[in-house]
Amino acid sequence: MASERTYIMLKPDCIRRGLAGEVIARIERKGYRLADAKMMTLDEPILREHYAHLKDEPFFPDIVEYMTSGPVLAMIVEGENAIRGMRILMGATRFEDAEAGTIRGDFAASTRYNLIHGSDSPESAEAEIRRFFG
Ligand code: YYY
Ligand code: MG
Repeated sequence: MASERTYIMLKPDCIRRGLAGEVIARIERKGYRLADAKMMTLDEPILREHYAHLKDEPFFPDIVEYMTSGPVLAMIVEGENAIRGMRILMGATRFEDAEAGTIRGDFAASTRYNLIHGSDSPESAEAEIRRFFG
C-alpha cells in the first residue's frame, strides 16, 4: 500500500500534562514520520467544522470549551496505512474501551479528555489536512 498522510492533533490535555513527547515518540517508534507540525489555539468556528458530526450532541459545548482551553499540536503524520494505523495506535474513542498499550488506553481516564485526534478515513484526512494546514 502506498504512503498515506493523516491529520493528528494532540489535544490541550496532552500538552498540559506534558505528554506530547511521549505520544510523538510512540508515533515515530511505530515507523511513521512527522511531515509537518505546528502549535495552534483553536476557536469555535474551526471546531464547528472539525466536529460537524457532533454539533447536535448535548456535549458539543463542552467539547468546544475543552478544545479551546489551551494550545493543541497539529500534525501531519505520514506512512504506510497511516490513517488506519494511527487509529489503532490511538485506541478507542470511549476511554473504557481503549485497550492498554494504546495512547488513550494508557493515558486517558475520560472520553472527553482523550489526548489525541486522528482522521478516521482518507476523505476526512484530506479535509482535515486542508482545514488545519491550508
Ligand atoms: O474520532 P474520535 O475522536 O475517536 O471520536 P469522535 O466520535 O469523532 O468524537 C470526537 C471527540 O468528541 C472525542 O474524541 C471525544 C469527544 N466525545 C465526547 O466528549 N463524548 C462522547 N460521548 C463522544 C465524543
Ligand atoms: Mg472522529
